[in-house]
Amino acid sequence: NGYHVAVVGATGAVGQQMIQTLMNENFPIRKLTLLSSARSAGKKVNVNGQEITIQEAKPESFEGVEIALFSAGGSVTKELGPEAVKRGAIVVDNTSAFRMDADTPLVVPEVNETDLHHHNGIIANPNCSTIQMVVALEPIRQKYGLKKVIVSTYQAVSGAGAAAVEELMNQTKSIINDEGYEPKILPVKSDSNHYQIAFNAIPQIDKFQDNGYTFEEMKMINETKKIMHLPELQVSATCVRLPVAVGHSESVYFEIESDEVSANDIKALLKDAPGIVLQDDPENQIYPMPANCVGKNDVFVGRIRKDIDEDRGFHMWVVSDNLLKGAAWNSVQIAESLVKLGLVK
Ligand code: 11C
Repeated sequence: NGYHVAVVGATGAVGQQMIQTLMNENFPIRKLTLLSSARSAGKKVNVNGQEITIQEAKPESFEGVEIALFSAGGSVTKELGPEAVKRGAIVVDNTSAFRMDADTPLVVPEVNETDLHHHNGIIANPNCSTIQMVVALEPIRQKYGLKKVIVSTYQAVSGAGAAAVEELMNQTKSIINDEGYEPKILPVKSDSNHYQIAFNAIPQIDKFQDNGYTFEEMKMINETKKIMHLPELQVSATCVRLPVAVGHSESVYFEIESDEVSANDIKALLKDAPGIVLQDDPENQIYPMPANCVGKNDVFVGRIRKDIDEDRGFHMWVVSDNLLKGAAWNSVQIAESLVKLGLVK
């Protein structure tokens, strides 16, 4: 009973979390195939007491696979995603390869689960910083309408992969011990300059585009409009990397379309909204922080307050585990939705 599931990128930071999340969720699995690049193939992984050998991902690897979770970089999805689909699998892809394609649904189940009905075999999982923001904004859009969003992010280094976390740890130790260090990965490994992340804040995530925004900022802008079906929504983003290992934080300013809404109305709405934990009690210094969110699937929201000048404007603070709701959990949640909606062959 259950499905033949493949995880592509099984040794990566997100791939590892995907395997763990499938187990934690008791996802119905008949067979689990773990795939990676040739470099990592041959490694053995212990999954619920059973040893599974990771194999090199090739087109033939997908024979018989019904659900394939991809998190191995956009070029791998572009090459092998269609091969998996050709062999009858439905692909849930955690890269940006197909996100903005018109016939690829970009899905956060709390927001647009029904978009899953129209696909060509590939479902895209959005960028981590986009996911946690739209989970918090969607109940507000539904009840009060949404006109404008301005977000500033405080993102963890694990968004840039396991090697970036190692760089943060080693650099921090080196600086404390007064030893030399040479940044090699952040902000963007393939870019010309690398900067210190320990005890610092870097206002660059991913490469700069011609318009002066980074690709991460443009992802937040374009993906939000697509997921929420709001092409006219005004969205702007500034994305910043912090010396935090796991857990993205966001300061989100938003303007609604309704009048006479209070901060308490927004709090009451989000308290019972799907996927959200409200942590908002300034008197007792209760608000979300990444250190308290690691390992949890939820999106944590707090610091909800009205703008001083704009009656329809509000501010909130949104935190989530970028490897879980931002990646592995949202992907597994999409797979659960596909099963529930009868969309797996
Ligand atoms: C980061 N948000 O924190 C990025 C990582 O498009 O899925 C996720 C990149 C993506 O660096």
